[in-house]
Amino acid sequence: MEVKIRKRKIVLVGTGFVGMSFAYSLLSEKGINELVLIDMNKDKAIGEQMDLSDGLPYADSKMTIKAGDYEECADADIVVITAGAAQKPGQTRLELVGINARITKDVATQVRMSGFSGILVVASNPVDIMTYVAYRASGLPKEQVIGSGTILDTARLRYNISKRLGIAPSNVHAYIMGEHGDSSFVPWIHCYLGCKHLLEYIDEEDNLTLEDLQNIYLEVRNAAYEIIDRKKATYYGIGLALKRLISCLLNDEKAILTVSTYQNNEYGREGYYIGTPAVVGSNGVEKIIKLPLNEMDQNKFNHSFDTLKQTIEENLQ
Ligand code: 6V0
Repeated sequence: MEVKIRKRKIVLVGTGFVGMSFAYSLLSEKGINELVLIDMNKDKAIGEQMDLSDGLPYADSKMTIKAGDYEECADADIVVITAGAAQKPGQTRLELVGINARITKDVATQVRMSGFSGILVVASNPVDIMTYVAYRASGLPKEQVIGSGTILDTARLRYNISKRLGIAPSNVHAYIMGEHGDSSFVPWIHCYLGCKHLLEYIDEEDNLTLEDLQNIYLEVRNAAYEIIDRKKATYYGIGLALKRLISCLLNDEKAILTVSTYQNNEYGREGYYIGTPAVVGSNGVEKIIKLPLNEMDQNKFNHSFDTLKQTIEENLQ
């Protein structure tokens, strides 16, 4: 089905740290006409709308910002869900599954009842599972329901490699795949610096070892725990990552992002969502990029997918 971007209108459900960091970042994005804020705490949504609107005279964006209710979704192009409980220090994302599944199901059901037919983006954790829950409750085609997946993890990876090698992050083509969580992995054989293979580069330059790469991955995997230990939550990184995703959708960019996509055997598993590279345009997930994985990476993918599937089967069915 073709999705037409009509009103350039976005609805955000969940005006907490993540939602409002994303909303704030939209002030520097041109080409959005309307942003509607919804939260079960209506006063919070109104307060955020008032505060954010105060910045508009100094912002690039000329959008209207409103606090509203689910009927606003009817003619929206994109609905973003950031409602839900966040990780506490030491807690894994998967441990949020019960409480956030109830919230996500409730939100996606209300979005469906509004008659919404655009793109539904999910960022609440555990994001791959919440995307599946939203897909089931929303009644939308699977390509129109997208999880933020490993876009934040991929940004962290590219940034860390960039810092170590002194090469711009935009030239670091490295991706984190799998669960946005502890079973994610990096298919290192598919990482490039510009057009130079990363593994060849570090071999020739002798400035980084395979063990260093593994340590960079571990830093990325543990980043959320480290940040939450210190400041209780993470939100700026995901706020900007969501802005990047929304920009691809609104502008039909067809960029490759590691979003959470519904699997139909592209990587040998099916029926649930997980982070993979995919082409993102105004129709949502327009194509899943299939990478030939070596045996080790395929095993990691299978483990990650099976972890998500088992968590769903044990907790939600
Ligand atoms: P927060 O600051 O507690 O905000 C959550 C908001 O959701 C609050 O304003 C609540 O009132 C609202 N809310 C709760 N239930 C409902 C409901 N039924 N309907 C409407 N609104 C509701 O949390 P924060 O913003 O820090 O985190 C939100 C979610 O994002 C959590 O699940 C995090 O784990 C997740 N994150 C996802 C990331 C990603 O990469 N995808 C990164 C960081 C956090």
